[in-house]
Amino acid sequence: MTDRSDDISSRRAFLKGTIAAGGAIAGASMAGASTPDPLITEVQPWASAFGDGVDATPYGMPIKFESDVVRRNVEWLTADTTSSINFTPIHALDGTITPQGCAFERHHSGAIELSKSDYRLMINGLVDTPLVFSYADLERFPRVTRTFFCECAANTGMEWAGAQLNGAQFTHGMIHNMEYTGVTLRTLLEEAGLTAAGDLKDKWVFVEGADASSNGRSIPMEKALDDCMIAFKANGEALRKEHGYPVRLIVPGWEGNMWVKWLRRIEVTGQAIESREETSKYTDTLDNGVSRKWTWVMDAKSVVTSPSPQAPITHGKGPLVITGLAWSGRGAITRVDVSTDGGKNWQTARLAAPGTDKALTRFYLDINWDGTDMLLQSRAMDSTGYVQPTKAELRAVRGLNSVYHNNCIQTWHVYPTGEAENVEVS
Ligand SMILES: Nc1nc2c(c(=O)[nH]1)N[C@H]1C(S)=C(S)[C@@H](COP(=O)(O)O)O[C@H]1N2
Ligand SMILES: [Mo]
Repeated sequence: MTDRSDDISSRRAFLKGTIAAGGAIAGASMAGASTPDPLITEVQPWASAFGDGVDATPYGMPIKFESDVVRRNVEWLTADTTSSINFTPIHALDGTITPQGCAFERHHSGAIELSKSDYRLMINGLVDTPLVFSYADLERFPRVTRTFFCECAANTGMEWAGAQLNGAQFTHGMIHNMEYTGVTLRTLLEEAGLTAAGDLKDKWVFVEGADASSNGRSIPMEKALDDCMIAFKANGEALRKEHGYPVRLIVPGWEGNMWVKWLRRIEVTGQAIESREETSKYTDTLDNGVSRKWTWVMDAKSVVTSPSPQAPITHGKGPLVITGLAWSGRGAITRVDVSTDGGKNWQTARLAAPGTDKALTRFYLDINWDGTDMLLQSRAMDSTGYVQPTKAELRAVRGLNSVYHNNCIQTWHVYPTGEAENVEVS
């Protein structure tokens, strides 16, 4: 309680400070001003008639004024939309949970329609008893509910050579963060029995989906038994078709490609399968021609979501809320710093809530903007002590051939007009 009232009184002092400095309140207009505001003095249409009754929309959709908060793709990136990607409108969202309806989609052969009654999940290979589960079977195992981010390894991939795409949605929107409900992969593997697999240290599971691409990936047994989940609910409701209805795999902190949708088979194997998705794709070639192998983890990363190119400042100088997202595939976000001068000086941002493992963390920095140019950056730190690198630091290690796993510090140039642009400060 004391913390909260402290917050409020310091915010008041902050606003008062602005009045003293600028002679007018920024962020609020003075009650009792000389010209009457018809929005206050006149009876408005919405107060003169009834609104919609209940059941007008049995499943609610966002109000029409929010129609620009939608996923978007970048047409020139892919040849067609069935093997393509679109982007979460992170510039327009707040908090940490991504509504399914605007959570990015990545399909290799389109989103399929698979009913619960047609759904089958097979576990085979080096197990004591190969098993097939129906959807109803899965519902009878002890359940867990956990929140994790899912980031495509290609997120920010277009930015390696220089600033490319003008908007946080396009540079950083291949990410979503949902609360998943399902059964742990460990529970199902133990149901099939792992005695036949012998020493589990060098064992793997190969997971594949029911879509035409199947998107097969190998996962080390240690990870499979650690925190992977077979999810059938996201944010409290059934998974949407585009996110793998009725069942998808959750591989916390690891690249999105491993989060197999429409999961149909889990094979316990003695070695990695080295499928297309883990050899020619989702790997990065270094300057010396050698490709990095098994780059599963998504390292700590952050981005300022507002202000940003699609979320310019429209209110002029004075109090400004700078906000963004931070995440780490290795643990929890412990701190986020924000710079307004391209990384020369840093201020520690306020975390909306303490960071949790492998989930998005929201940060805020409340400043008094003087209306001059800013080079806005954010820098995340995680519970392993790792600090998000600059673009130059990342390039020094990875060269310029990489596409995937670009977690460098992003810069927005905010102009005195309030507009913002993606620029390179390495
Ligand atoms: N079966 C199947 N699973 C899949 C894919 C796919 O095309 N088919 N795409 C993968 C990739 S590359 C990513 S980044 C994530 C994206 O998950 P989303 O579409 O729910 O955002 O799903 C992964 N799982
Ligand atoms: Mo991906």
